[in-house]
Order: sequence, then structure tokens, then C-alpha cells
Amino acid sequence: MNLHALAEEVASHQRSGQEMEKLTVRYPELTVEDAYRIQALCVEQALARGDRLTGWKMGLTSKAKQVSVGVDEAIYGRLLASMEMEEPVLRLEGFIHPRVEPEIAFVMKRELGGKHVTARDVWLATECIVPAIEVIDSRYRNFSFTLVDVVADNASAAKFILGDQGFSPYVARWDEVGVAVFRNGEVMQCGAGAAVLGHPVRSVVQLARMLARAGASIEPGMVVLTGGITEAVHVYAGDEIEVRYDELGTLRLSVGAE
Ligand code: OOG
Ligand code: MG
Repeated sequence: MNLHALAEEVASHQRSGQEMEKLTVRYPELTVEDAYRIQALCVEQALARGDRLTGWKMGLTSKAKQVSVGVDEAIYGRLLASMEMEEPVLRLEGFIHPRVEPEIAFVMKRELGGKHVTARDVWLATECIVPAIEVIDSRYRNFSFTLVDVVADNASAAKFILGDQGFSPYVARWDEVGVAVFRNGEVMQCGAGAAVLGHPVRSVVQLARMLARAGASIEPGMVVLTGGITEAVHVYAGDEIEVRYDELGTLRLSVGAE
């Protein structure tokens, strides 16, 4: 099987917002390594069209998510300039079945890489921490996939928005920060930073180590979405989403009509 052709196919569904069948239905022999290659090739296509790589996202970092997807390892995906929302308004055009997740984002000031990266290295390389909302949208029918499929589809990356305020890494215990997700005033999910591998810093450690195996690193200025703190919440046209992060403030997202 030709990974370039598969990347072409996945990338075209990412652009069109048309759902597709899981790759593993046709190609059960695809490996996780092949899937990361497909992911990288899709992103290369976006870069060739003028997009920019601005960071990384970790996914499936909580036990709850791993159980709901039926996997037992975290994954990473690539963030592009075109995915970052500047205004808290989500236009549903081009989405299939979007969901939102509350996340803690690290913004890096120094390069971070290597197989032996520790939490100390992460703190030294971190400029600030910013509350975030990620919008995921699997390109697969029914949001159903295997680990290989979701890696190939860039870990369901679609959009994200960062809060306006960055925080010093030392103002909060990031594992104890509580978060609640409201949809139209009703609480849908709540959780704490510890849901992310025990502490969100561990997600950045794991990302740096996984990237080292692939010959890449996290560059200065990049953002790292450390993974959903709660299960993702479905969003529909007209919804008002509010994500309350304890004393760190509230992020809002209005979902526009199609
Ligand atoms: C995979 C992406 C998961 C997260 O934060 O866990 C993710 C999915 O559930 O579609 O972004
Ligand atoms: Mg996420």
C-alpha cells in the first residue's frame, strides 16, 4: 500500500469535511508508525499550501478517553496556524461532528527534545501556561476509529483557541486546577488537571520523548495542547460553550450556524 496515496486521501477529507471509512477497514496491516507517516505527509501538504506548523497536541492522555476509544496509549498530532481561532466563534461549515475539550496549553520558550527529557527540562523550557479549548472532529464515520486510524487523521485535530492570559508555570498546581464545561448554561463535564497523565507536565515530557524517537523536537514559540481534561462535549449550531478554569478564568466559545 502507498502511504502517499493514503495521506492524499485523508488530507482531502480533512479539507472537505466529508466523512470517510476507517483506513484500517481496507488496510488492517497498517502500523502505528505508518499512521504517523501518513499524518506527517498530510501536514506537509498543508504546509505546501502555505500553512505553518505552530505546535503539537497530545491526545488520549486520560484513562477515561483511552477506555472510551479502546486504546492504552497516548498519541500526538500536529497543530497548524490555520487551526487557531482568534475569535471565540466556531463556524460549523466544514465540520462533521465537532466536540470540544478543556485543555491546558504549554507555550515554550526554548527548544525541548531528546529521549531523556524530564519534567525539570519542561519547566526550564516553558514560557507560560494558557487555558485552552480544543475542537476535535474525527474524519471517520461515527467518530469511530482504531489507534492507527486516529493517528493518521492527525489525532482528530480541527481547531483550538487559547485564553488571552498566559500564566507563570508556578502560579497553580496544574494537577489540581479544576475545570467545568458548560453548554448553554448546563454543566456537561468537570475534571481536574490530574486527569492528564497525573499532571499535564507529564504529557509534555511524553510528547518530547515520542518526538525524539521520530527525530523531531518542540521548538521555541510552539504551543502544546496537553490533552483533554474531561471527555469531549458535542457541540451544535447555536450553542454557547463556557469553560471555567477555577481562578484562571473562563473561556467562551459561540457555535455559529452552519
Ligand atoms: C482523539 C483526539 C483526542 C484529546 O485531547 O484526548 C484528543 C479523539 O478522541 O478523537 O484530542
Ligand atoms: Mg484534545
